[in-house]
Parts: sequence; C-alpha cells; structure tokens
Amino acid sequence: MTFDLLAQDPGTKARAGLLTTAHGTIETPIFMPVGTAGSVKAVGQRELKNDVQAQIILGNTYHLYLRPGLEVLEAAGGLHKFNGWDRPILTDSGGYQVFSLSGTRKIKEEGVTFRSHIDGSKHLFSPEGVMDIQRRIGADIIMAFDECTPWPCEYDYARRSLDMTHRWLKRCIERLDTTEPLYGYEQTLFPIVQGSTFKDLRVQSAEFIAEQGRAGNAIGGLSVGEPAELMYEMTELVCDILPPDKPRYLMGVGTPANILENIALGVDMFDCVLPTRNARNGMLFTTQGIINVTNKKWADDFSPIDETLGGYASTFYTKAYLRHLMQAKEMLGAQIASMHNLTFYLWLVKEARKQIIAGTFAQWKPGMVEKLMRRL
Ligand code: PRF
Repeated sequence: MTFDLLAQDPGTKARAGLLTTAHGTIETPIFMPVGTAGSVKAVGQRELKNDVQAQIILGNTYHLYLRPGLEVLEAAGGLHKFNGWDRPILTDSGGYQVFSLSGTRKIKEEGVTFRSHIDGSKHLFSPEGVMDIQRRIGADIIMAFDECTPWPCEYDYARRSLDMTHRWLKRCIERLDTTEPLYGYEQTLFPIVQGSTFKDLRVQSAEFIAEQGRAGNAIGGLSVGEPAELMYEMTELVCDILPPDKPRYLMGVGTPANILENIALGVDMFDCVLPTRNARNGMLFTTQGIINVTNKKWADDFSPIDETLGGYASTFYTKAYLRHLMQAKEMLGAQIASMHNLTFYLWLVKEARKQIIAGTFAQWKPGMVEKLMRRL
C-alpha cells in the first residue's frame, strides 16, 4: 500500500492524497460507506459504484465471522469475490462490535469471550484470531484488535485498557507479519490509538502507534458520547503526533460538520452508519441543510431531493414521492434515501478535497458547516 500526499491546505492541517491498495486507488479525504455484513444496507454494488461513487467500503469481522462464516467466505475466494465488490475493502476487527452488540462478554488478557447476538453461541476473539479471520475475509485494510473505552470512563480504567490495547497490538503485528495472505494480494494493518479523553494517554498512545511504523494509522474511542469540542481536541493532539506521510483514519465519525472539522485537523479517512441509518428513518443530508422527509411539509414538494449533487437518486426522485414511500414503508424509500445520503457524503469529501487542492479549504469550511447543519 502506498500513500501520496498531493496537497496541504495553507490555512488548516487538511491534506489531499492518494491511497493505493491492491484493489485500486482511493482519493483522500474519503468517506467509507459501512457494509457491516458484506452489504451496504439497501444499496446494491452497481449503485454504490456508479451512482454513489464509493471508492472503498467497510466490512465487520464480528458479523462476517458469525454469518456467513469463514468457510463460506474462503470457499468464495474472499469477500470481494463473494459480494462482487472489486474495489478496496476495510474490515473492522470486531473490537468494537463485540462490546456494543454481544450480550455477555468477558475481557481478559488473552482476548474477549462473548456470546453471538444471533444464536447465543460462545466465542473467543483474540488478537491472533482476529488477524487470521481478517486474512480469510480478504480485506485490503485490516484493523487491529482494540478495546474502545466507553465515555465517560475512569482514568485508571482507561490507562489499564490502553496498556492492554497496546499489548494486543504487538500480538496483532506479530501474527500478521508471520502469516501470508490467502488470496495473493497485500493486506495492510492499521493500528488504533485509544486513551479515552485523557490527553496524556492519547499522547502516549499516539507515540506508541507511530513507533510501529505501519502503512496507516487509526484513531478510535471517539464519537462515543463526548462533546464534539473534546473529540476535536483529541484528534488534533493525536494527528500532530502520527506520521504525516501515512493516512489517518478516524473511526465511526460522523456528522457532516464532524467530518469537515476533522479534515481540518489532518484526518484522511472516515466511516459512519449515520448516512445509511438515518436514511432509513427519513433523515436526509442535503447541500441546503438537513430535512426530515417524513414531515408533512414535504408532501407536495415536487422538486428533486438535491439537484446540486448530480447523482441519480438525488436528481431523479422528488421529495414528495420519497415522503410517500417512507410513509407507506415501501422498501424503495429506504433505497432512495440511503443512496441519496451516501451520494451526499461522497460529494462532501470530494468538495473538501477540491478546496484543499485549490488552497481555499480554510475559507470554505465555516460557511459550509453552517449551511449543512441547518434544519430545513
Ligand atoms: N475501535 C474499533 N472500531 C471502532 C471504534 C473503535 O474505537 C469506534 C469508535 N468511534 C468506531 N468503530 N475497532
């Protein structure tokens, strides 16, 4: 994997780059749609590629391991072959989903034992096991096994958890570096900075992660309920320590405003369920602000959802028609809304990238944040 920095905004710490993996090149900053169980909810692969213009999608180790299972994925020749997505894939390690989804779980030095949310069966995720699983899934970018601390969190818990996450990282690296890819292409490990919202722990973690010299780095443990200002403070602190010549991925973030603010602090990659999850509830992000399309107000608005975006779903369908579909709980409603919101998120990072390359990102950002977060 290679990362080429093309431009740096003179007024902020924002960067534009090119990240090249075995399945193609990604223009950064980038937003990665979440495809938890091998599918971006309600959006087909052709639409993701041609209409949304997604460049990379996410998969989850936890979900894919439980269902369809590794035998099926390996027999298919990996997740790319199984789901027909031939562009880059990143898999999260399960270090987050195990905590949020499984019922009873026990964290020990060895790893985490948990019960499946599907059938209650018992499993162990260890750093080594999770590396082997991600090898078999066949993701281009593999995430380290970490503990995402809840917020707020006692200092002592955060410190002990961080030390364990660092020891787990060493085990992840050892395992990945002593095993081979199953499908013949390179798979790259991104370690994850943790440390809750304690500055000294964040600094310590960022320095430890930077020392590992991996091809890219991630920031975890944020956007878990803390105030946005605290998240930005942590991202800035960490970005200033992580190597500038490697991509930085902020996990699970966020709103359009969160994304622009974090791009300004030096983040290159984002993922979040917000555009797809909110779409299914009728919340739409547009270039004019946020709309709740189920509102009566849109019942006779026959204008396109958002013409500025230029994508198929956003320009072909009207707000009134989409409102009707949502009211009637028609499946097409969820499809159109999901496609639209993802098109918006991909448009947002593409615009940000243009502004960074033009050297005007600092001037462009404040007005954009204000406009995009308005409620219409
Ligand atoms: N760790 C992992 N995945 C994550 C997170 C984390 O801290 C977050 C936190 N926002 C989202 N997804 N492994």
